[in-house]
Amino acid sequence: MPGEIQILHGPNLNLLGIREPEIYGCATLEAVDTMVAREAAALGLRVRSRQSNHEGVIVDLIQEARTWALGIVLNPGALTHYSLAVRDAVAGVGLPVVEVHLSNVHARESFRRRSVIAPVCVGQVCGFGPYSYVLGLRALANHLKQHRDD
Ligand code: CA2
Repeated sequence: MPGEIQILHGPNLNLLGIREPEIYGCATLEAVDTMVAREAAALGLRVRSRQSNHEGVIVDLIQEARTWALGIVLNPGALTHYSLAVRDAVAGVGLPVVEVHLSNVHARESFRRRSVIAPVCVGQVCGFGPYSYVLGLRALANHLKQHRDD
C-alpha cells in the first residue's frame, strides 16, 4: 500500500484557470491535481487533494492528516501571509509540510513576501506555476526518504 500525501489548496484556488490567467496560468485546479497525482505514482506515493476557501476547514484538514498522511503539500493562498491558526496547525501536526505557490511571491506586492507559515515548514517552493506542486511533492518524498527512521 503506497504512502499517502495530503495536497491542500487554500482560498480562491478553485478559480484557477478561470480568472487571472496572466498571474496564475491557464491550468485548472483539476489539471494541477492530475499532474500531481501522476508525479506521486511515479514516486511510489498516492495523493488526496482538497481545496477550501475557509481557514477553519484548512486547519481541520491539516489536523486530520495526522491520522493517515505521511506529509502535506500546502498552498495556503492568501492565508500564507497572516494566518497564525494555519501556522499553529502546521507546527502542531507532527508531519513534514512543504509550502508551495504558483506565483513568485517574492516578485509581487511586498505583503506577499512574508509567509507566517514558511518558518514551520520543511521548505517553500514558488514561482513555477503548477510545477511548484510537483517540485514540492518531490522535495517532500526526498525528505521522507531521508527521515524514514526518525
Ligand atoms: O501564488 C500562489 O500560489 C498564491 O498562494 C496564490 C494566492 C495568493 O494570495 C498568494 O499570495 C500566492 C491567491 C490564490 C488566488 O487564486 C486565484 C486563481 C485564479 C483567479 C483568481 C485567484
